[in-house]
Amino acid sequence: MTEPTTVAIGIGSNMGDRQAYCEEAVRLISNFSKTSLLAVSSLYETAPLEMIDQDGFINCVAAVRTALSPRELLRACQEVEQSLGRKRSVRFGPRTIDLDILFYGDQIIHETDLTIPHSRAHERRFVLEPLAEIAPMLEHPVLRKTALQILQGMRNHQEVRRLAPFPVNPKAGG
Ligand code: A4P
Ligand code: MG
Repeated sequence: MTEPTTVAIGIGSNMGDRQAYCEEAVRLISNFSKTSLLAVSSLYETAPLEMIDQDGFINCVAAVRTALSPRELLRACQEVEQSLGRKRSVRFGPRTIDLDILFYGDQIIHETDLTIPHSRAHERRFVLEPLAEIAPMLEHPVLRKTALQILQGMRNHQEVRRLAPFPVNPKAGG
């Protein structure tokens, strides 16, 4: 039995209707079993990192409280990726949706297919800007710095532009 834990999930899309994919991902995450949605950041338009010869991304971060274990959560996130049509072809390449578990409470996990905190979260402005918006005091359990401190200490200037609060087009009755 897993204790309810606060978790941050990074969401990104750079194919098709990127905003709709991000919104649908959040909706599906909020429907995970044993999980409640705490907060969602604004949407951000971000320049691609790693494989830079591709379209820009829309990124956001969702905070949830969940009693799913890290591995159950990874599987649930991968099911969302599948249901939104993600095809794993090129590493770091274009994708309809990408879900990364950024933090799982203060747990530190190093397994072959699961690294928490996400190994690149602390060096990515497209993660840290939305994270610091909703959880500025969240502490990185390895670096022992808050999201805001890491963001403020960053030297790279990846282009990240805040678009709109989430949800962008709230539907009547939610
Ligand atoms: N995996 C290990 N740890 C985790 C975790 N904490 N959360 C494993 C989720 N998955 C984790 O991921 C590969 C494997 O990572 C999975 O099988 C899982 O077991 P993937 O999603 O299949 O492949 P990927 O996304 O191409 O690779 P990766 O390493 O996740 O890439 P990233 O780091 O997500 O980078 N630029 C902008 N502006 N915005 C972006 O969102 N994203 C990427 C992808 C590159 N550039 C970007 C963005
Ligand atoms: Mg990924």
